[in-house]
Amino acid sequence: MKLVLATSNRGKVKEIKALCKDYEVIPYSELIDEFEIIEDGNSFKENALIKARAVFKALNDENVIVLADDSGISVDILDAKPGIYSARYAGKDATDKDNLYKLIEDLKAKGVETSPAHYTAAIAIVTKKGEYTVHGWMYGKVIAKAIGNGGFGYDPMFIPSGHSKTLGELDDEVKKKLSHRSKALGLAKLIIENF
Ligand code: ITT
Repeated sequence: MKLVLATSNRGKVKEIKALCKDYEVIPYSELIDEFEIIEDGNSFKENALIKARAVFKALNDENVIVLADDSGISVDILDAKPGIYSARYAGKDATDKDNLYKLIEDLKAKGVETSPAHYTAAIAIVTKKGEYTVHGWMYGKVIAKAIGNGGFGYDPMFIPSGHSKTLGELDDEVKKKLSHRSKALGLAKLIIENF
């Protein structure tokens, strides 16, 4: 079955492909030109739906299943920031590295080396049959330095509960088992397999 991903994030595409081996997973940019989607929702769920609906409409093909992922990291000592603003934490055109180092600086500014934190992923599925949303979470802590090159985004500063190394250092297989995205996708698959 063909799943079209409403994302421009290559880290997400790589992970979703690895977690959905039974499906043909295609980023929407392989079907139509990429376009800007204004994510002005107030929650991960709303933003995931905004992205999935926009791509479903633009594809204009009733037979596709469109899946969008809206995700981010929430840090306890920063009152759950950056949360839904994770992708633009260091500014509108910020890169993953800019955002990572801003979060490190913010921890240092609070005078801490570590804080409990968690990732959230909301996945929206839009098809001609209707709209669905599911969530997944991964708990752990962030540290005020970046270690390792694995994963993407904030992974070099995130240590999952039960581990002593960052997702930047741990094998991809560890994140595949534990992540917010893999948990949400597990639920999404239960919906998709009924189509
Ligand atoms: P799309 O909207 O095109 O999917 P995006 O990168 O803008 O791409 P989001 O709005 O969902 O996606 O923002 C998610 C940000 O949260 C992302 O840029 C990362 O910085 C961070 N993030 C989410 N999941 C992550 C993960 O598994 N590992 C590391 N960082 C993650």
